Amino acid sequence: MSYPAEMKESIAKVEASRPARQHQAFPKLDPQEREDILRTYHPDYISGAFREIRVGPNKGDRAPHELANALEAEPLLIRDGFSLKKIVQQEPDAKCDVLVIGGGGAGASAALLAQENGAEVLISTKLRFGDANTMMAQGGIQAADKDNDSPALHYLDVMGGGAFACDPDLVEALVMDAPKVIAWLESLGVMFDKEPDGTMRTIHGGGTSRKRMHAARDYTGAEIMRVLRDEVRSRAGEPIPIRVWEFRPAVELLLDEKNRIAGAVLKDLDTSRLMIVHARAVIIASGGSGRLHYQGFPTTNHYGATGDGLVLAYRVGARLSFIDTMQYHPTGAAYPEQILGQLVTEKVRGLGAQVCNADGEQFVYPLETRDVEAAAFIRECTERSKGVVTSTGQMGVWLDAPLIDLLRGPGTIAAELPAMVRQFNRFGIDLAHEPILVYPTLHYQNGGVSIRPDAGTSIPGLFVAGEASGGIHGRNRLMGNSLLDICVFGRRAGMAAALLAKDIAPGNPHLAHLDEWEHLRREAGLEEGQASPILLPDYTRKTSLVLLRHPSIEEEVAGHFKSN
Ligand code: MEZ
Repeated sequence: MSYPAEMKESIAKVEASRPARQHQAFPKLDPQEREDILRTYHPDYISGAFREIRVGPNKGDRAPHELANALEAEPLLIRDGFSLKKIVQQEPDAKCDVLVIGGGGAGASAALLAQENGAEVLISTKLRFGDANTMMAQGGIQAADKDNDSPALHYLDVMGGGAFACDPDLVEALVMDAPKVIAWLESLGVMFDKEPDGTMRTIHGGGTSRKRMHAARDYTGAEIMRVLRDEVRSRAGEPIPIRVWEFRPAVELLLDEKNRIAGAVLKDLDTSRLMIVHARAVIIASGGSGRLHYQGFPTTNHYGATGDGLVLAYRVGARLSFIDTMQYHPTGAAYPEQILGQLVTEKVRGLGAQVCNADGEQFVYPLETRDVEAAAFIRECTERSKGVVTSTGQMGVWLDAPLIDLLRGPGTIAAELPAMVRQFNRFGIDLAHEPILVYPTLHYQNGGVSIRPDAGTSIPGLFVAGEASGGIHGRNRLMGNSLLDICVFGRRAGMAAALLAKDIAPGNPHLAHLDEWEHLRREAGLEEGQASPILLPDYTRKTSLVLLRHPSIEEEVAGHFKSN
């Protein structure tokens, strides 16, 4: 395929400016400029894309329409006409100490630590074990484990990146556990990239003050998931085994008479049968919500990322935090359309690639934090009209990847970014010689269920780890801190849940909170219609995501900066 003629004209300008740019660092924005660019161009500030939540613990708070709709919706069990009484009287299909909902990196880490701490664990996951955003994370995992670095510096970077809104206790837990997590992952078999002398190879990510990004080429998440999944599977034969159920998403949590967590109702996707699990503690590790396609954005997320964990926790009374902020990864693929919105790892910029507009001019420092970088791309394409527009109307800016080999030596791209090279080769685009077109894509849910440093929530017996949790990253997460947080808080959740389970006598599970929920919904005048958890995204709508995005973003952005 390669690029069409009209795009080649713009590419020629990028090539022409490359020799001069090679030795030219673009200046970083100052704090006021960062603030201004965010307020004017970042999708979190498009007020029409948000509304107040009308029911539940976060009543009155702002959330994107799509998430507010899911949180307020009718429970699936009620929409589908099940008798709640019959469900709770049903003989349980399984009993365990700790039920882990979700089969990504956080769920696997939690299960391993819970089992090590003496708990009988069941993992139940919506799709296959490992179908998760963990698998999709490419560029690396942060940890301050080098002599020129420290957890204190890592702490400051996380706080600054998150607009100083992060929960300080959670950040402390994150950065203090980080070196231990890298050592743990390595001991289990993760093959991190190393220098010839055996030390870890580390590079910068956006917003890092030290090179602390550890990677396995450009498939770090897949490598971590491979190892964690193998470890879980290999413990199936131990005296206290970890059981894994696939294609059985949770559709509701069970409480007991003291309103402690008592298990969950699952749905077997093969048979549509409801399954009951009684558990002394539950860990929600069901990930993010990119498949809700906020504001019509395409996403880097895996197919099952529909925010189910948030809905389940919310309905039993858990508070959510930072749900009015989403992360748009600056470099989603914008061409060819077959891979629209798929991740182009930040590692490409970490290795030295610059960003250019249609005229081949640099317009932003390549490693600003993601929120600022994404907002700068949107400004370049909208207000300044300096983006490239493809024949289908998709906007984008150039990520000048060939610069990497010029700066770091021939063969660097092939060695460091093999997955990216393959991804673009399929369409006749050669990363070592041609720039690639990128535009922000929905990548991460910055907020989620509020947790404590042990991953516990305000609901006794309910723990949350990974992307479903909120507070660690404030209003913006730095690259590589998600692969880290799934391990840090997955491990902490597993340990804490196992300890708690030892002291709990099982109660009588019920679903009475759903009657209460329906009562609150009626009081708030909410209609029947959408049911949740959503479980699988609906792609039957007629308008394409590309077309959907343009009216909401372009018109609102235009209106937004006219009034500023
Ligand atoms: O932390 C991430 O989101 C990540 C590693 C993504 C990437 O750009 O590779």
